[in-house]
Amino acid sequence: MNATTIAAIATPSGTGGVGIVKISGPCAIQSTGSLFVPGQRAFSFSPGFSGSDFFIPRKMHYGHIIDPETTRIIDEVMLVVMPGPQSYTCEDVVEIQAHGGMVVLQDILSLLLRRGLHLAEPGEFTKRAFLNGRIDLAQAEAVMDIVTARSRAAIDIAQGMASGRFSRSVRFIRSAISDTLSILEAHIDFPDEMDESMDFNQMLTKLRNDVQSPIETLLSSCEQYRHAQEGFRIVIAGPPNAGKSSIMNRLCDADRSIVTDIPGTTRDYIETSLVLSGSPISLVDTAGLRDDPDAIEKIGIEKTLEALHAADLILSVCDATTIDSQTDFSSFFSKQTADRIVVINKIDLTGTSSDKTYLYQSDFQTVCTSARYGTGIAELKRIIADKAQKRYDTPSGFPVPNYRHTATLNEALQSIRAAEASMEQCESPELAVIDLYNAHDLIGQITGETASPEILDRIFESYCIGK
Ligand SMILES: Nc1nc2c(ncn2[C@@H]2O[C@H](COP(=O)(O)OP(=O)(O)OP(=O)(O)O)[C@@H](O)[C@H]2O)c(=O)[nH]1
Ligand SMILES: [Mg+2]
Repeated sequence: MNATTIAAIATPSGTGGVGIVKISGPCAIQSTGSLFVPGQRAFSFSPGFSGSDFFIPRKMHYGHIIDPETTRIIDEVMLVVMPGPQSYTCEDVVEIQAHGGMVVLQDILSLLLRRGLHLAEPGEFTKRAFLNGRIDLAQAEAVMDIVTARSRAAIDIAQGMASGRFSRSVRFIRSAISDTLSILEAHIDFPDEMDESMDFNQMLTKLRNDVQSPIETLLSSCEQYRHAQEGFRIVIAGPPNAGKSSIMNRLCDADRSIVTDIPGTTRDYIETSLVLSGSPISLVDTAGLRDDPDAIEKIGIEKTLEALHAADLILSVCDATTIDSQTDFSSFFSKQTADRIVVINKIDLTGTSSDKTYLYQSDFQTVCTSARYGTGIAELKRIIADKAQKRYDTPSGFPVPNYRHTATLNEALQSIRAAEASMEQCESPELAVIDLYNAHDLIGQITGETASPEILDRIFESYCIGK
């Protein structure tokens, strides 16, 4: 338990209806009590008065925060006291709900700091919850993912982690490694007492079923995390002037990309984020693809090809007025494995019933649009949302590792495979033990049992102050 008491403004800077100052530590209740006058009696404050005598745990108290030195009223507030260990940090916690202006909140914070409290560091409340054993490290990381989530998908993944479901899978893996280690070590320490034919095969099967396979299952869902954080990557590509930027602007309902009638308007790629039916989407508009580009266009096209390479879905936009049966972008798209939708744009100029539009035969789903008038855009959005959802749909609460967990699980998997190889070749069990210990340590870093102070600092310094 930490001996210092920390305080911070927990709500974002700027103005808002309510602003919260949060305090945690052994002096939280006493320090706040010396500034708080319950009820309407703000003017009856006298030196030595302590509002903490009136505190009832986990009940909202109405009153005023007073500067005890000047008896000036700082603000009319609501205040709640949560004595440890039944609190966020497991320590005594007080939350003061004041008006949401920065001056008022800074004044309250200054009064607390003057009473010897420390300004909380980024993520320090959550770090204390972890250090005091209320949550593990993966759950602590989930808190930040909930706070920064940009979509329902990101929240679902973070909730699965915050609930401890992900941690349970990880602990199961770690304890299976422990079991194998204890048998192997017994064999090394007491070779005579062990069954002559210590069955490596049996241990291998256990290692594969209870360690390797669950790690691989967790890793198989790591793309879900990337998708939830960065969005389903859609790249809009096609010949110059086909209306790519116009389609981009229609999809994100904003003038994000410059549109002109001059072919070659978009030279660099332009990225924007949006959420379609709960799925986070990252949308990239690119320079037009053509066979005889000038020097600048050439650089733009190289960037387009780079973006295409990283795409989950390509919107291949063509101009309905110039498309014909010979239209072929395969030279540009041949190396792309991403799913594709062909968008035949400017149908306001040809008419939807024009045979010309349908001359274009494609193996891919085709949508006819007019970016100018908005025709077909709703259908395009629906198809995109459907593809994004299908590709990354995760059952609610399914354990999904974050980037750090994925890197650690990959490392642990390598050690497990090395241990299995040693056991398969019936080499000395000492080698397998070293690899298994390494994997055991790595898996412990995920939930925090073996996380070094450097790992903890790296994780918590990315948090916001007051969380
Ligand atoms: N009639 C009609 N004009 C369109 C439509 N979509 C785009 N345009 C026009 O076509 C021209 C090119 O549109 P952009 O969106 O800039 O095309 P682009 O593919 O991004 O072009 P580059 O960036 O130069 O490769 C502009 O004059 C647009 O107003 C459409 O659906 N119908
Ligand atoms: Mg453009």
